[in-house]
Amino acid sequence: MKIAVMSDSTAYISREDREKYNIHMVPLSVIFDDASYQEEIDITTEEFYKKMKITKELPSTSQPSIGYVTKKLESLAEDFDAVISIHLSSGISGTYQTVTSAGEMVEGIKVITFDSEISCMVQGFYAIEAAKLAKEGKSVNEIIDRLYEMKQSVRAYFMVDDLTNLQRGGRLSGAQALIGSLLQVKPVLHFQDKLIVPFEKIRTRKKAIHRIMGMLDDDAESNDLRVVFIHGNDEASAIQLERQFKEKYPNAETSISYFGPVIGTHLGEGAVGVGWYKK
Ligand code: MYR
Repeated sequence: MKIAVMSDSTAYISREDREKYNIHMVPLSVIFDDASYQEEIDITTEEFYKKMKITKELPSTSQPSIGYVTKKLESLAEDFDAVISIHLSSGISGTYQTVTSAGEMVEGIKVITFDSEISCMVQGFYAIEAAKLAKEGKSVNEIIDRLYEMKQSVRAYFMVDDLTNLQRGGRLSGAQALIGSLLQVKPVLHFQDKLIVPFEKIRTRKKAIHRIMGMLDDDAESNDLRVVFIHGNDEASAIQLERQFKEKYPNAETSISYFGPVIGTHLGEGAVGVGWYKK
């Protein structure tokens, strides 16, 4: 059985890695006053952050249309028997549901959707793992089983410089009681039951990052981890965190990734996140 692996643009898997692992991609879009841009296609992350600085209105985002996804699946059906499609959390975007619905309509290919319950390169970890296994000739069930096994150890925490965008975009849950005070602090955020919720209320950026790095350290002491440091137009912070981690764990497998246009719309510039799982 020929198995394709697909994900959406919010995994922010570089073009080289998408080509290397043969991962197909459906883009989400960011919508400014003047136009709608498919991220990773019509607008780069650098262009996005520049544009966001000079635009008064907060941009909005949208999932891929069902027509677009259907066409993509139909084209995959020409070469593959099945596609495993890995998406950002269904609690923050309709993308997973759209691909699932399109998959039920398209003929000639079995479409198996996987809700990563997260986003960004942590979602990308799942897609890359699936693609490696597909290349090794593993079956759909074997690949899906492995993805669920990974889910047991996946952790991701992040913080934003300013909670306004997350709150305005309606993607911050479980924080009603804290909202007033939250805007003055730098809470550590994470996903719980597919939604973004505050993990811990922390006063300063420095302390929030310290807390996240502490949790990573706790896990790294007894496990062989794959780790990604993610930034919103603040590569220096991500590099510094990676360096700090590597001082203690020189053999750990780490990488740097970014919050691209769609996720950057909701997190704003200056967000930092760390994600990992047991290899
Ligand atoms: C859509 O319009 O369908 C996309 C909505 C995306 C919401 C993004 C919210 C922030 C996600 C943060 C992920 C951090 C992962 C480490």
